[in-house]
Amino acid sequence: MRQKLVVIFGAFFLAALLFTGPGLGPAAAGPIKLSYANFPPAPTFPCIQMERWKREVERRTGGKVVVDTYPGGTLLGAKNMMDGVIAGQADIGCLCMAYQPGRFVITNATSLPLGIPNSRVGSLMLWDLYKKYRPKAFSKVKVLTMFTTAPSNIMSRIPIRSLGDIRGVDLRASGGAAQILKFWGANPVGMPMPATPEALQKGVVKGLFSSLEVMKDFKFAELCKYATLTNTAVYPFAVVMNMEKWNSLPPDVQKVLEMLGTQQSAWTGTYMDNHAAESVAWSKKVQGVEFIELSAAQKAEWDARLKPITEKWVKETGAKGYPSKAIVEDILAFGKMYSGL
Ligand code: 3IO
Repeated sequence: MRQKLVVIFGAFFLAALLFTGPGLGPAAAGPIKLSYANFPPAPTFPCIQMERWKREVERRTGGKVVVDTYPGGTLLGAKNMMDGVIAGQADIGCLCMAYQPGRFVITNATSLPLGIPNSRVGSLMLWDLYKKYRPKAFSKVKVLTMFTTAPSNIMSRIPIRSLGDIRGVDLRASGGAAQILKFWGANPVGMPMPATPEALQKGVVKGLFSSLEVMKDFKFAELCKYATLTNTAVYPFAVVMNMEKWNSLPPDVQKVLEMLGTQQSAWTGTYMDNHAAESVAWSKKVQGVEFIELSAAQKAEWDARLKPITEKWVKETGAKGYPSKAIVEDILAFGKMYSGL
């Protein structure tokens, strides 16, 4: 009798321990902490969106989750972001997919010259593309959101007014954007954005090809007194979470993060578009930067040079077994939809 009682009480005690969850034991001691790594400096757009995500998550979980942010490559850098998150060195990481073009084949197709007009359209289009194809490249992580930059333009220390002027000029770009520079006759030099200020300073490159908010955020307008407006190619970004960490989160927290995916993508796109416009105004007014517009005839000529890029990509990526034609068609269709066309 006595033994039976001991067993029954023992069973109750165990059940109480198992089912009361975070109400008991060490978990009750404090909030769930998440570390979030980012590669560029704090004032730049990938970190601005990170701080916004942190605020939203902390507010929407009522303080149940606290996010510790690490901008400026203090926890993980531009090129080890994905592997660092997979290994658990950070719980969350923000990465620019263009820095590993061979690794993120499907999502990097968004940087083909397909006429994406702005960051909001680009971001929502990329997020839809991710959700439709669920690329294997992300199978080891939980993807929290994706977004793109605004279209890229040439910022340079020398004026580039024609295809003649760009010939052989060393310009910094990465991934699909570098390919575009090559087809215009420039000499693309690949490096992540945080390495660019020094390369410009030392004269390793004469300029760069990226979205125009960097003129202000990295103070490139102090050196690059010219910008040639081409509005071509967006850079795609992803925010990923360590899979074990994701699986360890309570369902209500997981739901908050899931609900934020699309909103964060749209928020970042809108922020980027507005901020790029502010940066242009500041570059003109405060830094005296000349913004060079191509004539309609020139623009047609510059665009024509890029025609073979997508054709070549469809052929080569298709040969590797990817549904490359459908991917390009989806990018165009999602782009149209979010442009309201
Ligand atoms: C970028 C990367 C880090 C901080 C600000 C930025 N603005 C545009 C980019 C895109 C990019 O990664 C690049 O290499 O041009």
